Amino acid sequence: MRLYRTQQGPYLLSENLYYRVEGISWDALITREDLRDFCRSIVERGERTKAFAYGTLLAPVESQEVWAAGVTYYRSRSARIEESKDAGGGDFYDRVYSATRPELFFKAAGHRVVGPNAKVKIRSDAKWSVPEPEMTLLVSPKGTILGYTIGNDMSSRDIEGENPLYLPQAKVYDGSCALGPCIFLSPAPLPAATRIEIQIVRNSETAFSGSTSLSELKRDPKTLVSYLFRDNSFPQGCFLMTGTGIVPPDSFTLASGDQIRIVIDPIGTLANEVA
Ligand code: DO4
Ligand code: MG
Repeated sequence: MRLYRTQQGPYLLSENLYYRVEGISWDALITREDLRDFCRSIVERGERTKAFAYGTLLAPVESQEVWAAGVTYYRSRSARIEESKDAGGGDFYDRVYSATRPELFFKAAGHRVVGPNAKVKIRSDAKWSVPEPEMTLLVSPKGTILGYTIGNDMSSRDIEGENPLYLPQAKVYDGSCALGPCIFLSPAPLPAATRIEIQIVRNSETAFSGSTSLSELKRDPKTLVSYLFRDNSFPQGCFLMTGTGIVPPDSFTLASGDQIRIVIDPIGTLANEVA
């Protein structure tokens, strides 16, 4: 079952059939501890509707905070060591990769997040920018993983590489985060074989493509959530991006007009253009 936030309200997609979710705000809906059962009961009522127009899709976030885990894949560890070597920061990334405590950072308030087909941004003072395709968890106020979406943790590598203390500036700015296209409601964790794929198209040609799988994710999503919820409350629930395992070569930087497509089957495709 997939849950979509649209300009007309929430929709469910189950076995290729659409259902409206009426009389409940997005915030109230996605903070329900029984979200999957609630959605299942709507499908079982059988009142099907027409498909929504794809152009009306919104990011699946309202007043939730978006957090992110970092250096959870070996590729991310190596890329960060390389980018920060002149600043002497490399050792930190190696240590956090194998430490018990994960790296967790605040990524975005809802208003900084863009949805499917909206434009993500690169910072005006950055010279080296990349998308980071990340499997992203929807977590309830009680800390239960309710579902999965796709996230793009847009990052300014030159700013982050100059000094690790610049991380919030490299990561948090308007349009720095994309989420969508839906919340995939699954009772079970996504299988380790789940693939994460990215393609960046520039002037109708592939400028970069890459893929990884969740088997490369070093941290257990539940453990990441338990660290995030230590001494932290999330009355509206939250989203937690689980880190990137795909980093383009150092010669690559995003440019205005680039089309970014991130695919995680069974969640779907998150497509955004760079403003
Ligand atoms: O430590 C810097 C950020 C790491 C990150 O965003 C990632 O690994 O995905
Ligand atoms: Mg990231």
